[in-house]
Amino acid sequence: MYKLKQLFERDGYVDIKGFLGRKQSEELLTNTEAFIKNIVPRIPAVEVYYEDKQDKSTLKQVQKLYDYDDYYLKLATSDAIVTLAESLLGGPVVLKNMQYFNKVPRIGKATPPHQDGYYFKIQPQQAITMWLSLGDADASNGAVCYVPGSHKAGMREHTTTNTLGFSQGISDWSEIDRANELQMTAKAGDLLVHHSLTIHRANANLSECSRQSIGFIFYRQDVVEDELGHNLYKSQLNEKLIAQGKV
Ligand SMILES: O=C(O)CCC(=O)C(=O)O
Repeated sequence: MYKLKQLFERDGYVDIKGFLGRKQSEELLTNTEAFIKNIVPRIPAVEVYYEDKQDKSTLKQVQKLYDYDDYYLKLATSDAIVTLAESLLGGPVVLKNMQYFNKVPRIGKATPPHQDGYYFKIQPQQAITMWLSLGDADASNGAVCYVPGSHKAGMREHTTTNTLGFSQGISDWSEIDRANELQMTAKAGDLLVHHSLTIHRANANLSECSRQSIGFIFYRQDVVEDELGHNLYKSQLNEKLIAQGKV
């Protein structure tokens, strides 16, 4: 664990191969398939994003999985996950979100370069996102790319994007950033963890293979949240998405 923490502090992310064993990975996939079939249709529309709202096979993102299925609550509060989060953040943590992410074959959109902390509105920036892969992911289907060490350079300017689910992107993203980034790859059960200031993005999925993952967000317990600011941002975003007919 000490080594992971050192890597996390140096690079702003860690890449843990085989975090889940084969049986656990299969269980996660089976549960997620059942969740999509049986539970997602009953979740409020603003918590569920589709590439094409009319086509339910294009599911892209679902928020707060643990509100709808205890399986995810158990996973997010399991010893293995919480111990890792506490160790990387250096203290007790609070679970803030758990999302399903999918890039649908051929039409899954790119994730714009961003820092998660821009959305979080917290001080200090002591938060992580875990990205647990449900299957094979690489450049061709939009696995995450990181800019190593970028968490040490503070928050960059962001601006509104047209990407559903990733409404903010770095406004001065440059060729230098692109030259510095590293493309991650993952298999089912592999876990990536990044700091809330680490710059990351992902390609569109132009392949025939879906790219599914579960994202967990933890804040260190002592961070102060601008809850009013965050809720205002969220409600304005929801109003905009409804007005645009995207949700
Ligand atoms: O799944 C993706 O494409 C990006 C996920 C992401 O940006 C995040 O979890 O912070």
